[in-house]
Amino acid sequence: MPLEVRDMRRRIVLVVAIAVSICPLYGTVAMADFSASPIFTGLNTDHSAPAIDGDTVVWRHDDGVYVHNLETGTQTYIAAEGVWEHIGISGNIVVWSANQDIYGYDLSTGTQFPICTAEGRQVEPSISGNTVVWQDYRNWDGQGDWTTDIYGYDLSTNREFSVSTTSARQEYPQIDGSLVVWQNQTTPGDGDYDIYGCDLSTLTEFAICTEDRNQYMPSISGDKVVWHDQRGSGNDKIYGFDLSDDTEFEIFSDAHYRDHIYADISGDIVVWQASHSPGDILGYDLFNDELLEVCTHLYEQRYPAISGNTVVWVDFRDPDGWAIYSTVVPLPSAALLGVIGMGYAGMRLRRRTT
Ligand SMILES: [Ca+2]
Ligand SMILES: [Ca+2]
Ligand SMILES: [Ca+2]
Repeated sequence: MPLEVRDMRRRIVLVVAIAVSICPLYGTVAMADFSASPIFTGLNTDHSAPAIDGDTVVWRHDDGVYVHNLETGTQTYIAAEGVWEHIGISGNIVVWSANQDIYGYDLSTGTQFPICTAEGRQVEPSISGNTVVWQDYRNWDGQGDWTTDIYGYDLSTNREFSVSTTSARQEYPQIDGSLVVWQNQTTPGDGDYDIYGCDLSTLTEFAICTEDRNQYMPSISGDKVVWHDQRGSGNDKIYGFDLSDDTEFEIFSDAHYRDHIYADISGDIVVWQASHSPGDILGYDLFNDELLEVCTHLYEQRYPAISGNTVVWVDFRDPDGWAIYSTVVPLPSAALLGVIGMGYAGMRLRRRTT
């Protein structure tokens, strides 16, 4: 057992002991299990970034999409020739890009269907409920600096619509409810990405962050948006924005790691890839203002995704190649975590400085 794992287990035992000792004050507690377990091994590429919604995890492998149910352990393989790397999942609907078009698959009926087969490339789909959005090159004439737009599709009405078709370069849309966010380069080719959003209920587009240098690959959950940000030094840091009160906040910028990238958020829990040699998966509980060392295993971890308090990622610890791993991070009651969190965060921060 690596020292780091033994250290983590000792800390978990200590936290459990603290929790048990004060449980009578606060009722039943569900403690964290930071022991990661593989759900698929033998990936032939690290570019199989998983996505998760509830108990359903999806990722690309060869010419197809794997669907894994964490509750039942069942695994389904959907053939999808030419599938591209980012897969979306919401409820029973899986979406992906293949051969420059967007496709969907209904897990409840086992049926595959086209969502957009327009001219040009359609890539990077994201889905929430009945609404699918993606990055679309249909309006680029192939001349000069390339540009893209964001389009969407309502599965309940079978209607396609445009989300943002300005002359800007709009990429990597993510949707939650009626809110869509993306990385936006106002003047294509000028090297300065920002974060923009659109409320589909009013079709109102708005800027979320237009700081210097690049802001990349936002994710949204409810009113909170997170992204990785190169302002200032140029190293990537994790930032967030609360749409309910228009406040921006820095989440993490620890220089121990070279970059903090690929942020995802569910509720108040943010996860991201912390890159050095090799990289780890870190997280942050925004409610309790607490850092979560989601996975700091010796080997490389990449591309985390979160739903509720379940985190999945791509991991290189296994001898037969890249694998998909999952774990569960703490999501106890706010009152209890407030008490535990002070001691727990203190232990972690002390460890980091030694
Ligand atoms: Ca197409
Ligand atoms: Ca555009
Ligand atoms: Ca910028």
